[in-house]
Amino acid sequence: MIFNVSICYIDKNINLKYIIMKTKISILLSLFAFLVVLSTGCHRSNPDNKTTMNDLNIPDGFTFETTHEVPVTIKMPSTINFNDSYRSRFNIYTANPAEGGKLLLSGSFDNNNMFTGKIKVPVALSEIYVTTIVGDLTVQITTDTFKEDGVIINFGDDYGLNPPDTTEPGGKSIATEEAFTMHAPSTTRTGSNMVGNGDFETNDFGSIYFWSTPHPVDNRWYFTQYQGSMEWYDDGGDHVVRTPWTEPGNYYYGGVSQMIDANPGDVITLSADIKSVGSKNRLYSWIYLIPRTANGSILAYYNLTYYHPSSAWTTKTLVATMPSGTASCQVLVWTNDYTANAAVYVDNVVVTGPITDSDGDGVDDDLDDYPNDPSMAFNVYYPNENDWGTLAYEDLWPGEGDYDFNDLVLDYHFKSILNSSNQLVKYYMDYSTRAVGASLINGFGLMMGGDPTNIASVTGTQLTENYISLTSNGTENNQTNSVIFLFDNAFNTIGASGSQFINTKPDVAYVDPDTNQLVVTYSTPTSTDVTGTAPYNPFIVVDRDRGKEVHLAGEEPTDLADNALFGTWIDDSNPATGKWYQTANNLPWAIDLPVSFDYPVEQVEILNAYNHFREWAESGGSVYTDWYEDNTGYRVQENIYTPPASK
Ligand SMILES: [Ca+2]
Ligand SMILES: [Ca+2]
Ligand SMILES: [Ca+2]
Ligand SMILES: [Ca+2]
Repeated sequence: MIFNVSICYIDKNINLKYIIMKTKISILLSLFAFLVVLSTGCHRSNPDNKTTMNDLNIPDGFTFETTHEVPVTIKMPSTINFNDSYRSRFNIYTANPAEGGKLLLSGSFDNNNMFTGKIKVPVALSEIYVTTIVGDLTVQITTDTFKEDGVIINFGDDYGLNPPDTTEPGGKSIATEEAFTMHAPSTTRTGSNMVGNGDFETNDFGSIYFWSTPHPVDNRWYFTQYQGSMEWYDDGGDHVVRTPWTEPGNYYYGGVSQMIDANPGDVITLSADIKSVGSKNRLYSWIYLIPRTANGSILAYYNLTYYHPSSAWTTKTLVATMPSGTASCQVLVWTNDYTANAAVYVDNVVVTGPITDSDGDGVDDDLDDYPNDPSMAFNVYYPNENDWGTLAYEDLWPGEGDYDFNDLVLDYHFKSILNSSNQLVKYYMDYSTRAVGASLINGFGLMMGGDPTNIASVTGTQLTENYISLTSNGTENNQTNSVIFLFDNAFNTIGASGSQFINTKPDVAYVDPDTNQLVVTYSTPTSTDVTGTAPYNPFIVVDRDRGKEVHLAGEEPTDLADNALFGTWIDDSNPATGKWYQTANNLPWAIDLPVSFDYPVEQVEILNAYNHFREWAESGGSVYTDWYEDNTGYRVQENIYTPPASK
C-alpha cells in the first residue's frame, strides 16, 4: 500500500504551481503522505492501481457532466383553449412535493396546448414529478426511457370529444391502461363549487329520461331513467351515487346530471371521485362537460374516460374552455355497468371556474407568483428551490493541474423570474466563494446566449482589477453573447486566512465564506431557448490575463479568449470537433455539481477523495452518477476538506 501511495506522487508531472510553490511542497508532501498512509482509501478504492487522473481511460466525448439537459414536451388536453389570455402553469419537481420534492421549473403552455423546452437536472435523478391543472404525474427521465426528442408527457390521453355511449366499449383500446399513473391535481383550486349537493349528502334527485333531456339550472342532480337509474347510497356513513347493484339483464347505462351557468371563454374544471365495488371488468365511467347555447343546443362533448375503475377512490379531473355561444354547461357523470353485484360509485363532484387573472397575463391569480405584475409570472430555480450547486476549477490551464479541483470553489444558487411566455425577465444568482486553493489572481464570469443589449442592468459584481471592460448595462464589452463578470479577483470574495491557500489546507485557519448576490435584469425578456439554462457557461479568467479563460469541458470560450492558447501545453481543444478544455486523455479543468460539493484537500486528486469517481469517469458517466454524494463507501473522508465548524 505504501508503495502505491508513493507512486501517486513520484509519477506526478511537475507543473507550474509546483515551481511557484516549491518551498512549501516538501512540507506539504510529507504531511500529505503521512495522512494517506493513515488512510486505506487510496488502496481500497483503486483495485486497478489507477491512482492518478492520468491513468484514467476517459471515453472521447465524455465531458464530466453531473447534470444534463433533458428535452421535455408536455401536452395538455385539446378541450382547453390556450391563448394569450389563458396559459395556466405547470411545475416540475424532483419528486412529489408532498413527499419532499423540490421545485425545479415552472412554465406555461403555448397556443398549441404544449410546453416544449429543456430541463437541466442531475444525471442521477431518474424521475421527475409534474403538476398541472388536469393532474399530476411521476415521469421517468433516465436516458434509456426517452429518445432524441426527449420525454413526452401527454395529459390528454384519456380525454375525448364523443357523446355519451350506450354500447359497451369492449373492443376499443382501453385508454386507462396508462403508461403513467395520473394523480389528482395538487394545484390549488379556488372558488366555490358550482354544483349543488356535490358530495351527494342530500337525497334530492330529479329525473330525466335520457342524458340529453333538457333540465333547468337549479343546483340539483337529475338521474337518467332510460335504462334503469343510479342509486343514492349510504357507503358506510358517506353518501354517494352508484350504478344499480342488481339490474335487469345485468345491463345498465345512464348517469347523473346537473346544469350550471357558463359563458364563452370560461375555463371550467370538473373533478369527481370514482371507485368500483365488485368485479370491475365490465364497469366503465366518464365525466362530461357539455356546453349548450341559450336554446339548449349542444356545442361540444368534452369528456374524460375512466374504464374499470380502481377499488380505491380515485379523483378524475376534466378541464375545458367553454366555446363561443355557451350559455350553460351540463355536468354529467356517465356510467356503463354490465355486471350483477358490482357497481361504479361516484362522490365529491367539484366544478370550479372561471379563473381570476387580475394582471391579465394569462396565469390565474392562484398560480401566478406575481398576480399583480403582468411582466412576471413564475419563479424557477437551479439546481432547485432549496439546494446550491458548485463550480470547482483547476487554474493552470493550458498546463496541468493537480486535480484537487479547489483552485476556485464557487457555490451558487439561481432564482430566475419568467414571464407568462416563459421568457427570462430577471435572475438572482447567490454566490459564495468557499475556497481559493491558488496563488494566482483569478476572476469569474458567465456567458449566456442572447444579445447583451437585451439586458438592462447587472448589479452585485465585485470588479477591482481593471482588466474587465464593461458596457453601460454592466455586461462585458466586445462580446457577441451576454457575458457577466461576477468578480475579477477571487481573493476579494473571501477573507484572508494567513495563507494563499484559503480553505483547502486543514492546518490553515478557516475563513467563513460570505454570500453575495448577482442580479441581472432584462430590458427585453428573452426565451430560455436563447439564454440557455443556469448555470449557463461559467468560466474563470486566470491570473488577470483576460485571454486566458478556463471553461467546463465541452463549453465554448467567449469572443475575448486568446485562441493562440488552444492546443498548447496539455490542452487538446479542437474547435473543429467541438472539443474544448480537455487534455488528450480527455481530462477537464473544471467540474460543475448539482450539490454543494465537498471538495478535496490541497493537492489530493479528486479520485483519491471520491471512491467511485474513477468508475464514473471511465464509464463515460454511466455508472455511479451520484459519485459526489455522501453515501456509504463513497468517500475518503480525510482527503476531503472539512470546515472546522462541521468537524
Ligand atoms: Ca358523499
Ligand atoms: Ca396573472
Ligand atoms: Ca403576473
Ligand atoms: Ca488544484
